[in-house]
Amino acid sequence: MVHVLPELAYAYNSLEPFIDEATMRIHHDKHHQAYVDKFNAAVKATPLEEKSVEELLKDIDDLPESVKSAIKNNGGGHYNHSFFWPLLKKDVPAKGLVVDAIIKKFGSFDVFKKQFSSEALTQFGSGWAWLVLNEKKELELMKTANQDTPISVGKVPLLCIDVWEHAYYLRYQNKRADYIEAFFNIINWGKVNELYLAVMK
Ligand code: MN3
Repeated sequence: MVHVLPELAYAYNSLEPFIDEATMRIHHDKHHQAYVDKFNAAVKATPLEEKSVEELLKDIDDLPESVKSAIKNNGGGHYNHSFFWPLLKKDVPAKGLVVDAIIKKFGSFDVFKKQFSSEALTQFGSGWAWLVLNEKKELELMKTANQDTPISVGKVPLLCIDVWEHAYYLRYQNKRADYIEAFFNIINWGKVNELYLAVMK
């Protein structure tokens, strides 16, 4: 199969002022496209060509050494960004069964926000912070370096923030904490809830 860049389901400027239009254009059209292109190049004319990106990343350790890092980085980049875009929407209230579960797990929404933000802030260099369900279907926070992804270690992602500088540098420069604070205004809790319910039903 040929892997393709998914279209955004919203306008590039619809996350303003929290994420600016220029960042969204470059991030989606250039960075994500580059992951897609390099991922396609890595699997082209190999038996791995027929597999989905999820299948490849879930079994990352079984892949031949010759393509493992290319798939981890570029397949991971494609998967993580494809997962990230639909999580973004302005003015969605933090509610639903997943938010109830978050409050139960972390004690309050504010404690969750603090801990998730801390994961995002302390990821050294490029990477992501995540809210996931673990093997016991319990909520858990984690961070991953580069384009590593929770599905490679058996977790089900529900929410993530991209903390590569390309995700925020135009508007926030070196102030990653301000970007993380702004991110809480553009979480599509409806989507997070849908992902949660798909596992918990
Ligand atoms: Mn990115």
